[in-house]
Amino acid sequence: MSQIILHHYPLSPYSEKIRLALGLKGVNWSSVEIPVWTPRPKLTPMTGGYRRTPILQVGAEFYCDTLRILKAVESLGGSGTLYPRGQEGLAKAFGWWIEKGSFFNAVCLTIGNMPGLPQELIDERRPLFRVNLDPQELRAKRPLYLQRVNAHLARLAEILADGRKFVLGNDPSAADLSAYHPIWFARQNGGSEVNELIAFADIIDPWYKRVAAIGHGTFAAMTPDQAIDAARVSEPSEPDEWLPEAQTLGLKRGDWVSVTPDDYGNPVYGSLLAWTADEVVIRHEDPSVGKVNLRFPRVGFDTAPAAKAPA
Ligand SMILES: N[C@@H](CCC(=O)N[C@@H](CS)C(=O)NCC(=O)O)C(=O)O
Repeated sequence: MSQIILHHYPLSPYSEKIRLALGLKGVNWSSVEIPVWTPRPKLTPMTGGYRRTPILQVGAEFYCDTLRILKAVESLGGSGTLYPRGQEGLAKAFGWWIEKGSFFNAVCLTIGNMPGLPQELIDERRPLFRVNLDPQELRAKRPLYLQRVNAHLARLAEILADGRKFVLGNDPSAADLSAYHPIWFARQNGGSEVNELIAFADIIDPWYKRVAAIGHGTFAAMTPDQAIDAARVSEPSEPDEWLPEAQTLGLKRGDWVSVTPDDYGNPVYGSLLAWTADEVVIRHEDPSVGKVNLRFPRVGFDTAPAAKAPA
């Protein structure tokens, strides 16, 4: 079995979601810490320029976006479950809502209280998020971000108010991890001022502590070069699952396509290998690693035929 490698950085909320998922599933993993802002010269060539964080690598398979990463982690570990039986759809729908509602608003609320954020980071994120993350500017918009965060937390509190241990019942699931990481970012970085503004602490606190206690499991540091070697010595799989729906959309196996996040982020190009109800897989090739597979969730990504750049 190839090593399970997470490319991430400590400050990243979506990475915290996956670190906890690896802990919940009891997976032994390798940790490659990537720069907080681009350039990421070791990672980017392997992943065809996919630039969001985190990315999970298993040999020559690269799982992009936490929706796809969670599915991979679920199949890798032996303990617990991210998708309790009969509640898979609910866990996914809950996660989609709470991340859309709270992630970006919690980040902006918190950064408003993070003076000294490096200017390089602010400048680099501006075209990606189309927002100026300058702390002074965000601090002035605190009422906007605070009301949005608290409006969504009210619903989380409504769910937890009956004293249940986790969002879907007695056991933690992907739903808890999605709800947790935006609050985690605010609590870790916003200081007491932001923390006191976040509502429903009495209901959310006991649940938050239970999720934090899941921990990150067992992991060891790995260098970017070791991760490159792991991809280079591995052969990518040859997935060929194919739904007829793809033809209706004008896509054939082997087509050169772009896969682009529908919210923020750049397109990634490759040749289309598999098209299923919940995954799109493209083949990417780079001199550093040879052939690799890039695996994306269908939800949140748009696939389209693309013209191949002249060699
Ligand atoms: N929908 C994506 C969102 C990932 C995301 O926005 N990650 C943030 C970090 S928490 C990011 O990519 N920021 C820019 C970067 O790291 O380059 C997912 O679930 O993976």
